[in-house]
Amino acid sequence: MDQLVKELLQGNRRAAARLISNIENDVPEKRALLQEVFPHTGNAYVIGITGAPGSGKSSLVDCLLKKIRRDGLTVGIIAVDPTSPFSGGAILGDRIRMQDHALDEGIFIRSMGTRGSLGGLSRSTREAIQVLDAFGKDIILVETVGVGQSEVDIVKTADTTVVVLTPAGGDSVQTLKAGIMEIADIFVVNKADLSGAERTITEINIMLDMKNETQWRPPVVRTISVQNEGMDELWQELRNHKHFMKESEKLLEVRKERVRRELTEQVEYLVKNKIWEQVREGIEIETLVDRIVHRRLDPYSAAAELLEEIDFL
Ligand SMILES: Nc1nc2c(ncn2[C@@H]2O[C@H](COP(=O)(O)OP(=O)(O)OP(=O)(O)O)[C@@H](O)[C@H]2O)c(=O)[nH]1
Ligand SMILES: [Mg+2]
Repeated sequence: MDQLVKELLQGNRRAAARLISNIENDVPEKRALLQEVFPHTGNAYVIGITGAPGSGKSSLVDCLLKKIRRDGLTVGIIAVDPTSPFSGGAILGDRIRMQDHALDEGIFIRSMGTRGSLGGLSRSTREAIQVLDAFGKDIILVETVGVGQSEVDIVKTADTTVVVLTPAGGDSVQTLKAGIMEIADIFVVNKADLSGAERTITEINIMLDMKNETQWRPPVVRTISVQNEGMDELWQELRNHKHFMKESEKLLEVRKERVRRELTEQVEYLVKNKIWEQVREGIEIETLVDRIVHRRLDPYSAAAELLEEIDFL
């Protein structure tokens, strides 16, 4: 077994950090490393926390973190920012947080940005989750800024998803992207000290009434994370949802769906790599590009020709 993986399984933090860096940088031995990590995964419960920039996700995670630790569980935190080119804990706020918790062996915090993650941020996030799972963390909190499709993809890797809204900031419930509403298992209305909180809660409830979900109606929790308020209720609802997921076998369903997606992705990745390897070996791509750009060839025929050449079609 790779030394790094061995150290990870022994609980070495530096090994965990280095493994995640290797994943982000798409090192050639990445697949082999993940293969060794995989048998040791499947024990962590993954909670996704998403919301608009500045809605209070980090403050919320910090409060929640303390509650979870008090219950004796260990926590891994992955702060994903699709808008940031920084990774590896370079996001300033997160670095300060890391110092706060540096002495607690039960906590591991990691930031991930777009830099380095050649295979896509949602993919490297998923792989980082596997590392922290094998590392032995009981709960993994994945914090993502809600800005686009990327965070919806990232959230798909969570067992429970929390959507954080605020009374202020114009993210009134009607203006929210449908995708975000669909993925919420729990709604948090944070900054409930600001005016308009009650209205936001009412709006969410009206929307939930219209959906008329029978199996699990997402609860709406009000929090003031700067005053550590509402955390008992949030942690309780998280445990309720986890219980629901396990009892109803939804957890298995969700995890199967995830594995299906990963398997498809992996197959496509391997096929793509293999094709391009052969293409690069045997074909002058630049010649084709020249011909296309001068309108002597169209890209559709060129692609077909290319695949015929390597006996793929
Ligand atoms: N009034 C009030 N302010 C809050 C509350 N929670 C967080 N804030 C403030 O909101 C600001 C943003 O908080 P963060 O926790 O950094 O928010 P975030 O969602 O992690 O932000 P990004 O990671 O930049 O998207 C900070 O200045 C917090 O102090 C709250 O409950 N009430
Ligand atoms: Mg944050």
